[in-house]
Amino acid sequence: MQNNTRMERARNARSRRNKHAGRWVLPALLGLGLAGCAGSTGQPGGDAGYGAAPVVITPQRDWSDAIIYFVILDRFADGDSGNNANVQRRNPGGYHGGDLKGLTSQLDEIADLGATAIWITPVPLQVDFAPIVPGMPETNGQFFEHWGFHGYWAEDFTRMEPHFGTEADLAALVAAAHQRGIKVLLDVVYNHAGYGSQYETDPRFSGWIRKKPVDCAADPLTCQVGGLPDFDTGRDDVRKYLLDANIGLAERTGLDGFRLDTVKHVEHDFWQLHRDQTRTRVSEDFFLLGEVWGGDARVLDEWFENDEMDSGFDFSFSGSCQSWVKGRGRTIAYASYLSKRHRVRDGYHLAHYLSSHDETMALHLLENDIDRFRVCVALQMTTLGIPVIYYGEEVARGGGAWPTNRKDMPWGSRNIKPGAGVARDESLRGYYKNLIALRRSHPALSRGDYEALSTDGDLLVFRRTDPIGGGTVIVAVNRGSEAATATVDLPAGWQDEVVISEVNSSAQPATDANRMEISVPPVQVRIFVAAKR
Ligand SMILES: [Ca+2]
Ligand SMILES: [Ca+2]
Repeated sequence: MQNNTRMERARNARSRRNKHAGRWVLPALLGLGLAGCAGSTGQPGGDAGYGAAPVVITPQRDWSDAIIYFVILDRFADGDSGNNANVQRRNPGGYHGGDLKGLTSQLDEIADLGATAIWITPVPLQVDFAPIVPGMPETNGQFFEHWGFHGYWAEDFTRMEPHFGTEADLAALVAAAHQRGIKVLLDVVYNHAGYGSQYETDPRFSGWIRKKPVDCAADPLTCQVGGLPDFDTGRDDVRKYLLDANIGLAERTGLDGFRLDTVKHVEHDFWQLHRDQTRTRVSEDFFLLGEVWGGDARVLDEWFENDEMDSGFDFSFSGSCQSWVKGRGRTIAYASYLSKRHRVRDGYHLAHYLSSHDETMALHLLENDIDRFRVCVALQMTTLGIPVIYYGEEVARGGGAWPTNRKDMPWGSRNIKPGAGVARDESLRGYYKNLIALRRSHPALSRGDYEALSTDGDLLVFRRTDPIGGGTVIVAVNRGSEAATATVDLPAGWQDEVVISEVNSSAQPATDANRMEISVPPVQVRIFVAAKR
């Protein structure tokens, strides 16, 4: 419940402010391009050009400040029609023609968004085989051929899949990304090969694939994930072969790191060896982001404590946000959840996404409620960890459960295959851009500590403060169907500064000497910073 005395005080302060406008609050923007930004309700964002000051967008200093854009190569952009053998654009499980050259030619799309790194799906030669997959509601019950367009079904780890391009194409992508200050992570698989690959049939690899059927619930290390043939990664010859193949590719192409597939299905001592080799053969800074299914700050520590990787996916973030924003659970519980994410081991990072290629699209799970989706985007961009944007999510790409969670990148009116003509939500993209710019200009959002300031009802207000630079950002999120208000103490140092609303900036907060009154319309977000008078 609100503290009426405080509210009165704030209202009085607002009234005083109106009489002495320059002294209390300037309706100013920091020049982050928020002018013309449509808020959730479609209204323009604010009072452009008033008191604008230059803003420094910091480059990614270390991976604490990274923002990753995840691309399924085959579904992003086709830059070479010469490698489009067996392309079936209407088959949800077919190759659609996207490739390394296509991604390289559209890097400005990602640079413009503000991402500091991209993660691309695996590139080794895929098995020339497509299981027939039973029909699903998402495919209108139609059976379809499921090809290795995603790159996770290797036939040969020492060769490139022609659909994606050549090793020179990969090196060119890395060089072009680096020119734009963007790092490149390649997805690599050590656990398994594709169905019926040479590793099962060629006598040179005799004994490399485990033969005994094992249930993953019984033993995740030796089981067949998704029925895929499991490498005996305890063998020295298997280890050397796979490490040479993947790390060798990184050495030759200048990659910045790997996204590691199916981490919990390979032995810890393999990952320790892997870490040593990436450091000695590629770079001390070679970054490792691991997929430990079900990972969160607690679960991932098993891989962080022996430094097997730098970062892991946080599987808890998206569902937690969706639940809270739909009105499930108390706000104080969600605030506590956000706090617990800060228990991640020092020097290691959670990577938090809203959607992925293995999960149902968040916007679909939110029943296409774009306002609630925007709230989760804002929380993603104001929360500790490495935000991971699943390609096209920033333009409201359609799709629900697998396989439609892997649809083509929407390119709207631009003639870029395979997603030419697919509608884009440019307003949502602008919203992402603004939030990303905000995150990159305020390290408090990427690396700052966290304190919940108000958790009454449907309104969550929290503070992020950069322990080194000292900057503070206040985030206020209202999930409810009514406007909500809270009065909070001004953070240290803000008493002599101007409080500025950075998102949906038409509504400035009322402040007095020590407090600010924050009002947030239904299902919206306000983000406040302070600037020198
Ligand atoms: Ca192609
Ligand atoms: Ca295994």
